[in-house]
This record gives sequence, C-alpha cells and structure tokens, in this order.
Amino acid sequence: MKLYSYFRSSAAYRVRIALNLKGLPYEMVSIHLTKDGGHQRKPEFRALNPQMRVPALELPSGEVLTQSLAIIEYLDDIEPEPPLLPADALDRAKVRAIAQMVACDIHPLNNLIVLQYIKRTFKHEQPEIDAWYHHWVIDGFTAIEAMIAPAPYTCGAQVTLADICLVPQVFNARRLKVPLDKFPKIVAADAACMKLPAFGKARPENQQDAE
Ligand SMILES: N[C@@H](CCC(=O)N[C@@H](CS)C(=O)NCC(=O)O)C(=O)O
Repeated sequence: MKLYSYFRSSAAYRVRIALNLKGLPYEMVSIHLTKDGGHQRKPEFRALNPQMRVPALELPSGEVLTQSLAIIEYLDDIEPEPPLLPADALDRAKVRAIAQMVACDIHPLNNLIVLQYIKRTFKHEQPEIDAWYHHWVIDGFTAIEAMIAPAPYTCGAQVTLADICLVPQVFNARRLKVPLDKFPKIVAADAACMKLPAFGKARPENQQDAE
C-alpha cells in the first residue's frame, strides 16, 4: 500500500497511527502541502484524489481510497486485529461521536485550506487567524473533556478510533500553542497513547518528510 501523506497533516497522522496499530506495511509518498503552491494541486496527484487533499491510500490493486475515517474503517475491515471500534453497538456509537467531533467539527474549521482562505481572501491578520484556530479547538475540546473518562485511553481500556482522531488534534493544538490546562482528561488520554510505539512512530517529527 502507498500512503500519500504530509508530516504535519493531522488527517494523514490518523491513518499512519491506524496502519501502525494494525502492523500493515506501507510506503509513504510525501505530498508537500505548501511548497510551490502545494503539491496536492499538481495534476498527477489530482488524478489520484480530485479533492486534492491528503491522506490518500493506494491499494496494491491500484484502487485509491480517500478520507481518513473511511480509510481507517477500511483497514479495520481488512485487518480486524486489533479492533479500532468496540464490539458493542452503543460503545461504537460513543467512539464514533468523539472521533467525529474532531474530524467533522474541529478539524474542518482549522484546516490549512480554510486558514489560507480566511487569510488570503478576507485579509485577516495572523493574530486573528490564531484566535479563530484557538476558539474552535477550545470549543470542541471543552465538549470532549466533558464526555470522556480515560481508562487510560479516550473511551476505555482499548485504543479506538477516538484516540486515533484525538491525538493528532492534540499535537496540532500544542503546535499552535492552545493552552490545554483545562483539558486534563484529554491530556491524560494523549499521554497514554503516546506510550504506544504505533503512535510514536506516526508522529510528525518521525516522518521522512519532517522539516
Ligand atoms: N476530511 C478529510 C480531511 C483531509 C484534509 O483536509 N487534509 C488536509 C491536510 S490535514 C489537506 O490535504 N489539505 C490540503 C490543502 O490545504 O490544500 C480527511 O479526514 O481525510
């Protein structure tokens, strides 16, 4: 499998964690999201993913999957161990809720393409963009903090899709200097995950394209 990734992309980071947890070997192809206007916009990558975003996962058959959550659930289907969703339907819904709070509510508002758009089109200054970023992380993390009871992972004793989404978002929050002191449960779940090699290996600074 070939993973089209960028070291700082938190959506690609999710898929790297899932591939590592499953022990599935993959080749990493770096798509630089800012150099020369963004290599994701080159015709050869656009042909693979018309949405021009990472991650994209190319299967040995040549089929290309996009969207981190769809890719991760595909990996869970083809390699069931360790499961990334609980067996119980109610527990699964709870895990998906946390994962989607990150992937569908926080991340899309703070994505590179959105930050670039508000900066370039609406001419907002960097402090305003940073305030926007902080606002949406704090908004989402406040709700997640109220909903979880790490034991030690976000949704219990097993690593789940919720951890896979939360850890990259915590990494980004720290990089953008969002204060995390009001989120001790999120910080604890992140610390528990970070003890696992699958998470450490997926970290942005451990990627071949890290800068
Ligand atoms: N919902 C998508 C989000 C993918 C996404 O937006 N990726 C960002 C990097 S984290 C990207 O490729 N951005 C391209 C750009 O900013 O032009 C997923 O979960 O895969």
